[in-house]
Amino acid sequence: MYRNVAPASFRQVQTVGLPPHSATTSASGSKKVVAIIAGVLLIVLVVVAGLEVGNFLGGVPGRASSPFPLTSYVNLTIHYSPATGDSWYTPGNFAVPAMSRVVFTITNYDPSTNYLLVPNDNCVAGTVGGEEFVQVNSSHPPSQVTCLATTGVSHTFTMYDTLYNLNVPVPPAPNDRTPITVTFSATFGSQGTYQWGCMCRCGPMTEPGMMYGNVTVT
Ligand SMILES: [Cu+2]
Repeated sequence: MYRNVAPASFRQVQTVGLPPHSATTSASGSKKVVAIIAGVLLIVLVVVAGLEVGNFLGGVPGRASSPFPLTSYVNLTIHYSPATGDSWYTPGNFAVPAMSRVVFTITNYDPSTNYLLVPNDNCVAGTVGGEEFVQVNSSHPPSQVTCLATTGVSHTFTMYDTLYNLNVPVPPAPNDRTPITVTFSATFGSQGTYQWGCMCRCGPMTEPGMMYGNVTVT
């Protein structure tokens, strides 16, 4: 899911060529050409060396051997109002560390199921192990789940992006006072802001931060 894309400045360095020059037979002309070539090579060398130092300093000190050296935790809650039937995630916008494995727990208080807008989004995609763990209450062990019934989805936590393809279906709560929890892990690579959304027809779909929001990888 994480792609190591060279920064634009590095790609520009790679396209630096020799300066255009006309052929010359004079000794001074040849010396000029050699001097120009040497100068360009020196500039390229200095820029590349600078980028390498920058990459080294920007990395995670002492942890270069593992691609996802950090583990962090994000707890999301899906609230439910019996009065209005509205449901919404909190927090809607949140941050995770770059180059990390993130353990998510989604606690859902919504006892209703909702119509899936995207076929197959009843199945888990893009998590570590391709699975999620569903637990109704703490006295029962969590169940390992790869798909819910298409009619058994309350909400989803979904990121479809050029870098991320993550889908986690969330089943309904037993009732509006007894939540159900879904736990899964996902890995995050490069810094950036990515959007998540729920792929059900549910709740206040047009309100930012309720059924969609931003994941900022910092
Ligand atoms: Cu939803």
